[in-house]
Amino acid sequence: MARQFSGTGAEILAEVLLEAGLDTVFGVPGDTGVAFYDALYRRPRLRHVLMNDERGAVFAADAFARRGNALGVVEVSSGGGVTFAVGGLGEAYAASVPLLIVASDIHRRSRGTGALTEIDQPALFRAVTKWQGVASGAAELPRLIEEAIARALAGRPAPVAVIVPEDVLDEPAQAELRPIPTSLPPSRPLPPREALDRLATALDRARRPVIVAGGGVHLSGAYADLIALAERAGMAVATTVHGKGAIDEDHALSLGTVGANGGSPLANRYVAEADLALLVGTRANATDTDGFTSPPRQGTTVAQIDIEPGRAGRNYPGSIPLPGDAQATLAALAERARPDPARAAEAAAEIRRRRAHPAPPAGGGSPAALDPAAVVAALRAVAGDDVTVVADCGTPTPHLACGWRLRSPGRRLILPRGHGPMGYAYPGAVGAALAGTGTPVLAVTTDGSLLMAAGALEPAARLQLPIVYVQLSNGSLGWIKALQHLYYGGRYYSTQLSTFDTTTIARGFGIDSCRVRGLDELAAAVDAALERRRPAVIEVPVPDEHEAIPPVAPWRRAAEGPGSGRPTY
Ligand SMILES: Cc1ncc(C[n+]2csc(CCOP(=O)(O)OP(=O)(O)O)c2C)c(N)n1
Ligand SMILES: [Mg+2]
Repeated sequence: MARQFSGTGAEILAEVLLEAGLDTVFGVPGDTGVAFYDALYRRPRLRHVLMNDERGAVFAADAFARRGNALGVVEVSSGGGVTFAVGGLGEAYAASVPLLIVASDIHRRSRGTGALTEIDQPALFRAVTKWQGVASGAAELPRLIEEAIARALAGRPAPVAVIVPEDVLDEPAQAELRPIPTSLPPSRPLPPREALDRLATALDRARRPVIVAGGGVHLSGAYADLIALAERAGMAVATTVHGKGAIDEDHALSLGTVGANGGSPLANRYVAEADLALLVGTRANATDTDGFTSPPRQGTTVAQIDIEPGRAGRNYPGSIPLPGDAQATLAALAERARPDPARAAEAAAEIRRRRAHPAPPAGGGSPAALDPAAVVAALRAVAGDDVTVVADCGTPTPHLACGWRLRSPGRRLILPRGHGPMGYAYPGAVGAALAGTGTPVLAVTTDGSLLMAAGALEPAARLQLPIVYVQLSNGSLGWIKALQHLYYGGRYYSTQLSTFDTTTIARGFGIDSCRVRGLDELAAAVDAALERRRPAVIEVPVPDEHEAIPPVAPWRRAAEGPGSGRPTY
């Protein structure tokens, strides 16, 4: 029901957010946005989470949005604020995370005067948001925010920016407020009937069809329809890194993760050998498909469901594009697909056979360091299913993608693979802990990322959030060092860090912290910390990636013998 509200632009803005059911705003205050903070001061229902830099605020909102499959909100100010925010937005934009960025701007009268913090905000946001709106008056804020939210959620979700000059925040106005829908997805379009029929015919003839499920399955809530199609038509299911949790990974038809970063040998081979691959809600880029070999570009029938028509079939020339919502399209395909229990049984039997012979671990590394694969296995055993995992790029991503099996469907493992930015998990864990799931957070972080994002330990401590940070310390920018090892003759350059003590840094924030030397000690420390439900930092020594090569398929090929070129993106 619509209601009239009179107040300043800042107050109207706060009321509109509440009207949309958005009650958590991540941000950092700045000169141009103080009026908004004054509006928040009088609205305890709207929770502001003070982060320590705007990139961290965006990462926190990003993880909050992924964990809750909801819209995340960030508030930043002009100048340093908006420019820092851009540093976090690339990940959300590439990973299809819906975010509303509210950016205050300088007074309109000051434009062009070289004012402190002045910058062309729409131009700044253009590469990392799908839409930018500038408020021209306080009374129009409800309509502008409504449009921004609709655009963030429509089609492929992404960040949007609403830019509000400080004089608009101060301007008194009368505004009409009405409820704003924020659920995902806002609509469920279907591909053309002929395309669905074409795929159904191809599926009927296929011998070994597979599904590759991406993050779009989470966004669309397509879990039940995915499994229904797989079981009915007898299709094995692999997930991309962002698709992890699309299917119970203990299901007889689950292959695990596919791709170059954390793909299991089982999934990569099975998908490479499939004669039909249905890609669902994934960019299907070179990383997701192990350099377009799983599935291959030739000899396999490829179909691609994507809400963004331009992406459906983009990387697979000659494929069957299925532009539409994942859930609705999977349901339409399940209706058309002929039941094939024999094919389902064959697929399950083959997966069982191959699972029984996992690839050997890489091994190697100094005796003082713990094998990251064993660390992940120990963490999985002690943390169980009721935990949200947020991780950094570097060592954690391939090991968790490959080794962390998710049982019931859902996005409980957050690996930022849009861009794979360092510094994500320290603030990201704060957002995930506030997403209202009630589960503690296990953040698997790295030493390089700590150096970029240590400030996020302060809100974790201030809010006493149930986050256990397990930092894998190898004293290096190990991922890049591994590239130097494998492809540049071991000429290590600017990839070695000096020694520093993470536990002292954590204790400086009043956070419990220890360094462990063995797996049992690790398990005991994590168990106790999860139980305490307050922040902890546990440091684990791990080898450099080149000493114990993680499940990064092209690296393992390169380590096995010459002739394997550096992977290109
Ligand atoms: C913000 C950012 N800058 C640079 C990179 C490029 N990069 C990818 S991995 C990596 C090294 C990561 O080191 P660390 O976080 O310590 O993880 P490790 O590989 O050592 O486990 C770098 C520099 C990046 N991903 N993000
Ligand atoms: Mg490192």
